[in-house]
Amino acid sequence: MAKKVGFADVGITHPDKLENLPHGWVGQVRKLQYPDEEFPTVRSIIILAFHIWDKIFNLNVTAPSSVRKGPESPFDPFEGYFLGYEVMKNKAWKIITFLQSEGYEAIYSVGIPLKPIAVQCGLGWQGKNTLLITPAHGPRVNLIAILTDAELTPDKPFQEDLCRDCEKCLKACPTKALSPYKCTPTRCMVYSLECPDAPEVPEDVRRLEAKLTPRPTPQSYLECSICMNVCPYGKPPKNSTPSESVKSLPPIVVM
Ligand code: B12
Repeated sequence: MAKKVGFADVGITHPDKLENLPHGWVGQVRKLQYPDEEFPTVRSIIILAFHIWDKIFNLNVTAPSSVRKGPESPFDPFEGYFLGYEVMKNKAWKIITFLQSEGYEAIYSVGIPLKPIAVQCGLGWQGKNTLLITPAHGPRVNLIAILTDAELTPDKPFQEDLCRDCEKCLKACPTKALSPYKCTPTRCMVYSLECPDAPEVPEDVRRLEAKLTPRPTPQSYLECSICMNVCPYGKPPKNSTPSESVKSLPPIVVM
C-alpha cells in the first residue's frame, strides 16, 4: 500500500529492537522523542521513504511565528510548511486511515529519530553525510514514520556501510559542516536559516547561507541539499547535479 500511494520504499521494525536512539534537543531546532513517548501503545514502527525527485520538494515557507527562539519556545513543526513533509503527510494519512479501518490505532510522526530507525527497518545505511542512504535513491529521500499498535512483521536491519572511501559529500559542503558520519548542526546552512538569531552560528556560515540560499519569495526558501545531491548512489541525470541545479535556480529575489 505504501508503494501504491507513492512512497519509494517502506520498512517495519519493533520498538524493542531499537537501542541508543538520539534523544532530546538537537541544537535549538528539533526535539527528538522515543516512539513510546509519542504513542505509548506502539507495537510497530513503519518508516516510509519519499523520493525527492525534484528540488522544489525542499521548499520551505516560514510562518513569521514559527522562527524558533530556542528550546523553551513553543514547538510546532507544522507551523511553517515544508513541501516534502506536506506531501508525505498526505500520503501517510491514506495508510493510517486503512489501519484504522482494520481496528488499529495509528499516528504519523516526524519527531522520532528517523534515520537510525530506517536503518533498523532495512531501508539503507547512515552515510558519511549522516543521512539515510538507500541503494536505489541514495540520500534523496525524505522520511516519515507511522506508529501503530498493529503487530506487523519486522524487516531485517541494513547491515552494510556502502560509503567506503567516497567523501564527495564532505568535500561538497560549502560551510564544512560535515566530517565523516558527523554533522555540526551550527555550521549547516539549514540550521542558520532556521535560527536567524542564534549566536552560535558562525559569521562565515551566515554569509554563505545568505549568498547561496535560493529564495523564491521573502517568506520562502529552498533548503540546501548539496550533501544529498552529490552522493553517487541513485544519482539523477547529469543536468541536475547540485552545482548546476543551484546555478539554474532563479536569482535571490528580495521583495
Ligand atoms: C535535527 C535535524 C537537522 C538539523 C541537524 C542535522 C543532524 N544531522 O542532526 C539540521 C537543521 C542541520 C538539518 C539539516 C538537514 N536535514 Co535534517 N533533520 C533533523 C532531524 C529532525 C533529526 C536528525 C537527528 O537525528 N539528529 C541527531 C543526531 C545525533 O543525529 P545524526 O547527525 O544523524 O548523528 C548520528 C551520526 O552522526 C552518528 N555519528 C556521530 N558521530 C559519529 C562518529 C562516527 C565515527 C560514526 C561512525 C558515527 C557517528 O551517530 C549519530 C547518532 O545516530 C531529522 C528528522 C527526524 N525526526 O529524524 C531531519 C532529517 C535527518 N533531515 C533531513 C534532511 C534531508 C536534511 C537536509 C538535507 C536539509 C534538507 N534539504 O531537507 C540537511 C542535511 C544536513 C546533514 N547532513 O545532516 C532528512 C534526512 C533524509 C535522509 N535521507 O536521511 C530528515 C530525516 C528529515 C525527513 N523527515 O526526511 N537537519
